[in-house]
Amino acid sequence: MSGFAITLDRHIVDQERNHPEATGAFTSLLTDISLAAKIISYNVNKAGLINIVGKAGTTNIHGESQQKLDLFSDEIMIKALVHGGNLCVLASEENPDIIPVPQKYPLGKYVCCFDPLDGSSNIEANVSIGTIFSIYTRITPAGHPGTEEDLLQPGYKQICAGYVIYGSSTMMVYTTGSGVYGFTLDPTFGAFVLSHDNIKTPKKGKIYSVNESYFDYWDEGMKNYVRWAKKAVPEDGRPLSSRYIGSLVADFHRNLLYGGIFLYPADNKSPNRKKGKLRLLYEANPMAFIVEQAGGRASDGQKRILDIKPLELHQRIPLIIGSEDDVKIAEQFIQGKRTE
Ligand code: P6P
Repeated sequence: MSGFAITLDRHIVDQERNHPEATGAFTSLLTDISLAAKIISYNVNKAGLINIVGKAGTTNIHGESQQKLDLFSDEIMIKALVHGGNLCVLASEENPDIIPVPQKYPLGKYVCCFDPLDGSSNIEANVSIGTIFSIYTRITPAGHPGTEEDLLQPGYKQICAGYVIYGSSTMMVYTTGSGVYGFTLDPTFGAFVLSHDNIKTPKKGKIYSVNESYFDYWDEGMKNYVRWAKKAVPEDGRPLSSRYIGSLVADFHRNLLYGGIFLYPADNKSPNRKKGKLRLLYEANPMAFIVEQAGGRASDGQKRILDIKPLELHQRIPLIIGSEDDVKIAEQFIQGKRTE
């Protein structure tokens, strides 16, 4: 060990050197996100000790009751990001419309979509939760506020994606298209330190992660996949394990490191779930960019997630994501090419 830790700030500067056209604005933006993450982490970890847990008494556009920490984290992300002059527009799971940069701040060339605190219904059970973010370069003319058009870009145009997991430790995992890197927050000096260099997810895993309570509402292909997964005995003779935390960042992070597949398919339990539950802009797209950079695969069962052109801000999308071979098997069942 050289004794000198590689911090996130230093790593971002190194990454920026790979992009000669970068102007330092990208470094500044990611630094702002890491500051927001530290503040959210501090409050999530204190949640049980201060009056910041529990329901806020409001609901978001998806009809989901908002937790106090949802609204707090949303406010922290917006405040941390709008002042720096790096963004021209934002979008958040907790806000029905696009979020403009206040006129008192300069406009920048990037846009950011984020889920400020995913899995927040798990907070009071002390289950790991997370922040997810996705960054693009604007496509509308500079010098004017960004628009929804800047946000509704296909996922393959992302220049950066990442998540922060607030668990046994706080970790930020991100990619700028040159591999996936994990940084663990060292509370002694409040810096994210490189702990997982160039993460590669196993080509196949032993874990399938899905909420089987929706089984009766799935299409037959998805049902056939889970019937197979329960009985599958891969070459090494060890059957698959079912693991489901109910927090996307936690389920995704475990599978990224250990290998495995996470599925949130469409179901016909209610009209608004015909495209599943998870959102394309700030859940599926960032996770898909990360998993592909780590050697994995992400689709909606039919198409590559990153190739899907978003049509609306809070568009839902079925998500099949994880180890490449595992996702390919699930796609064969979902597409009816395989029944056992
Ligand atoms: P279900 C959390 O509410 C979330 O958005 C994701 O973090 C998680 O993967 C999913 O919903 C869990 O949904 O229907 O299984 O409770």
